[in-house]
Amino acid sequence: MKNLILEKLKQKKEYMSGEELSQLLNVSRTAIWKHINELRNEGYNIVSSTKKGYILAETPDLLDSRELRIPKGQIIGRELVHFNEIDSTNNYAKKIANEGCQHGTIVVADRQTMGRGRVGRQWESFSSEGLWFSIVLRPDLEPEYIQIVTLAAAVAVVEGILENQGIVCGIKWPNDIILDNYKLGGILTELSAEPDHINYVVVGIGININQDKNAFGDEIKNKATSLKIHTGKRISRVRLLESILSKFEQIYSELIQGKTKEIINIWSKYSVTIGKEVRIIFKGNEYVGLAQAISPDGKLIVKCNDGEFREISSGEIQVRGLLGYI
Ligand code: BTX
Repeated sequence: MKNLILEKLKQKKEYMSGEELSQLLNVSRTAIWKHINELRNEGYNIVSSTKKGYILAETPDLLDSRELRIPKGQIIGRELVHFNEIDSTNNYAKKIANEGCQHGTIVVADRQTMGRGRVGRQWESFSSEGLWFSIVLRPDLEPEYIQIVTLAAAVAVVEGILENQGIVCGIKWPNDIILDNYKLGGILTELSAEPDHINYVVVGIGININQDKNAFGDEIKNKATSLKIHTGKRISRVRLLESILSKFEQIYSELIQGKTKEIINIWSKYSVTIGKEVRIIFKGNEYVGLAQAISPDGKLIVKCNDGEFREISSGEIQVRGLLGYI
C-alpha cells in the first residue's frame, strides 16, 4: 500500500488530498496518513497542507527498485535485490546465481560488513555513503576472456561517472578506478566455469561516493578518495548507478558481439598504466619495465628492463607517477 501511495504521488506531481488517495486506493484516511509517515521515515520528503493534502517534494537517494530507473529494454538492472546491510553483495550474487537468477540481476547494499577485494583483501564498505553492488552475468564466452569482462566494467564505471558528473577518472590495470592519484573504486570479478564454458560471472563494483576524508579507516586514508572529496558536494548514488548500468549494458553488448579489440581501445584511452613505468611481480620475481599494451585476452604486456616482454594476467602492479609509485 505504501508503495502504491508513493506511485500515485509521483504520477500526480501535485497535491493530492487524503480523501482522493483513500478513495483511489480503497483504504481509510488514517491508513493513508500512517503510510505517508512511514514513507517520510524512509527519507521521502512529503509535504502536507491541511487544505490541499500531500505532495512529494523530494525523493531520497535510495538504491531500491522504487528509485532506480531502468530504461525499457535494458537487461542490466531489470532485476534488483537491495539490502540495507549484507556481508558482501558478491557473496549474495553468487548464491542467487547458483540458484538460477536471471542474467543482468544486480545486488546492491547500503553497507557491507565483509566487503571483499581481490586475493582475500578487505574492501572497506561499512559506510552507506558509497556505491556497493554486484552484477550477475551469464555470458556466452570462453573462460579465458574473463579479464575482458573486468576491463569492460571499468570502462562502464569511468564513462558512467563522466556522463553523470563530468569527471574524468583513470583506470589502473586491471581494475582500479583512479581519481586525483587516489583510489576511488575497485572491481572484483568472480567466475563459475567449466573448462570451455562460463556458468556465470559476478562483477562486484565498489565506488566511494559521499565519504569525507576522515571517514576512511587508517589502512586506506592515504590512498582512498571519494567523488565528494573531489567535487565538494554530495552526489546522488542512485542517479550515478543508473548511468553506470546503462554504460555497462552498451559495452556488454559489444563484448558478446566479440568486439574485444574495441573495448581494449576504449579502456586504453582511460588507462593510467599504458606507457608508464611499472613495477610488477611476475612468477615471484619483481621487475621494473614499461607497460606497453593490453593483449587480446586482457593481459598487461610489459617490456621489462632486462629486455624481456612479460604478460601479466592478474596480481599487483605499481605505476610510477608524479608522486612515486601508486
Ligand atoms: P583490490 O584487491 O584491488 O583492492 C583492495 C585494496 O584496496 C585493499 O587492500 C585496500 O588497500 C584498498 N581499499 C579497501 N577499501 C577501499 C575503499 N573503500 N576505497 C579505496 N581503497 C580501498 C578491489 O580489490 C575490488 C573491490 C570490489 C568491491 C566490491 S563492493 C561490491 C562487491 N562486494 C564485495 O564484497 N566486493 C565488491
